[in-house]
Amino acid sequence: MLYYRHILPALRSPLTFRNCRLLSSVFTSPQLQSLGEGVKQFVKDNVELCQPDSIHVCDGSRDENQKLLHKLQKEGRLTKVTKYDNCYLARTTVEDVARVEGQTYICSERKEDTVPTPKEGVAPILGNWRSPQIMDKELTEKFTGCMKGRTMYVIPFSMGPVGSPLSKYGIQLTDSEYVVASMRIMTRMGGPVLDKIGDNGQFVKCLHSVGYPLQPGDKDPVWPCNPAKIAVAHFPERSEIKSFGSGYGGNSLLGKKCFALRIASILARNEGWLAEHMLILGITNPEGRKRYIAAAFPSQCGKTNLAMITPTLPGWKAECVGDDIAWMKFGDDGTLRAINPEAGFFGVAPGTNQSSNPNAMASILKDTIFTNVASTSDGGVFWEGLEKEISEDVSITQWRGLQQWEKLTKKEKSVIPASHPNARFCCPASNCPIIDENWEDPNGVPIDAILFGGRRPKTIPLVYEARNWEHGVFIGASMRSEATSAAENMGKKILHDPFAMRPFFGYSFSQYMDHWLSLQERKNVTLPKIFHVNWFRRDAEGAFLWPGFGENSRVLEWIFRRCDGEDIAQDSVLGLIPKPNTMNLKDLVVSQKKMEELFHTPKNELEEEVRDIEKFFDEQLPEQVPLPVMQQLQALKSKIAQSN
Ligand code: OXD
Ligand code: MN
Repeated sequence: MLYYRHILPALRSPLTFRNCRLLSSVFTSPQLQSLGEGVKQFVKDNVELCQPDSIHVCDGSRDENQKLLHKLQKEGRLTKVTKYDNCYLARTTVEDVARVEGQTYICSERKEDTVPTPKEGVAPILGNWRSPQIMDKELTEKFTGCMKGRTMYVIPFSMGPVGSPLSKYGIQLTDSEYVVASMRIMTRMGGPVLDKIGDNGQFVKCLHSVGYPLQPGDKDPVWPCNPAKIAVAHFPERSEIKSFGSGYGGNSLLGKKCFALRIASILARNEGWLAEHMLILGITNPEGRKRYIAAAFPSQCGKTNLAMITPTLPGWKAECVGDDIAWMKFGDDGTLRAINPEAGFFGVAPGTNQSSNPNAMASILKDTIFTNVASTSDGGVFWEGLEKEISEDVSITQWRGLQQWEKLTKKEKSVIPASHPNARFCCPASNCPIIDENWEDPNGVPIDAILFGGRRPKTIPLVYEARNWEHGVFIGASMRSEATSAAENMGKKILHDPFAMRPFFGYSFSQYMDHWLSLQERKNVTLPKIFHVNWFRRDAEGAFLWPGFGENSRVLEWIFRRCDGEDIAQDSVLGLIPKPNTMNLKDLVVSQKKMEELFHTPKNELEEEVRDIEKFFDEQLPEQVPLPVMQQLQALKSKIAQSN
């Protein structure tokens, strides 16, 4: 069995005779010898660099997990959420609460392969490039001795079902028990992955450290991290990820954004498939026919809610395959087949409740790790949005530890939220009551439609369809969404987030568009239809025009019927919109006037939209936008000019 711990006693830098002897005894130990050659070398190199006190190869078992969770609990670094079954709460420091886009780098030999060069004087927003040589030097300094006093955990993991032709493997080395426990939820972890990698199999090399070595006698802080030195670096040419200084999920659970999007998007381009920031959902009509949809929305725009939608339309059923990432490849039958490479949900907690997402609420009752949410005196958890769902007599401890938060005034609560706005729940996908029966199908599920969308308070209709694939690629490329950050008083900015991939591109966005465009050249394949949706349109008073959530099933129904080829669409300036009276609005309490507003696209706003897209292309990708996408932009401009 690959379960052994504390087999490598303390190493100290510089290496002493004793340390060297211990090191060599570790690498002749039978357990370590049982690792395949490639994995063994990777571990050995990084043990020498990081100098942990011990190592532990994770088998992913429940027993191993319980031991880790109890250790963290005993050390006061996790608290048990006693109201639920095997649930825990972690609290980070204020400096380590989110992904760090500014310190996230793609390190390729040639910059132009991975990050576009913007116009002179323009700040890049499509990725940060560093030369691998410079980054290697910086990282070697950061990682040297960084695991002293700690255990290095070796996590073999699979993105996608183990053995699926669409899956990929990784080995993450980390010194964070929180990361081990979270990776166990988010990926398939353990021995079977090592068997698949064998001696010479390929795997993505992932190295992570919280960057907080301990000297003998030091007590570990509740949330060890090193915010001043954070770096999240990707080396696509070597299939390597190195993350230093942060324990927060997006920076530390390396299977997720780093591997399944940034590294995988490059692998996908090279191997002819797609790695996308998309949820996957199955919908079944009242006649029992099922279709699968993938949807790309930027972070915090409701992907998890749509993935777990409870349709309000009678007779319609929705089932969830994934809520964040889709890997899609054409199958032998020519359909685009998608898998969810993850095994869990790392969802945003605030706003989640019994009316917005009852399925997520049911998913977090067991085996869940909460991060930066508030806790309640009855042993439960709390966040913004749950006000109507907790009893009045419980007392709330805010995420920073402020007690009796419930006694604050409304105004105080607006500046001191109970949970951090980016607080998360991390739970197994199998907990979801509407998990799709095919969610682990090694061949993936067939995708009929791809949706793009974002938070657009004006200009963009509730739904429109692309006229063809090139038009669809243009729609994805010109996607924009309202900033979801808490900096309210700076005004709500509409940001470009092409394909919802802006923070996650592993290679240059211009080549990414080329790759999408190239799919239409494939022989004998059925391309999905492409749509754009916007649940977030507001009226002049700022109120939402569309009720959203379960009512979005009405839009899904129209999309489903379009996939069936029904003649229910008509052309408009932006694309194909529903013909009058073709959306099922039965029993919906949205007035005719509001419905009209939801599809109204004022000419001056469209002109402004096109100016912004043109500026974005011109500033961020000067002369690098593929011709078919530029032609789509020109076509849109002329349509606007001809409209009244
Ligand atoms: C996420 C994100 O955590 O998109 O899924 O930031
Ligand atoms: Mn995401």
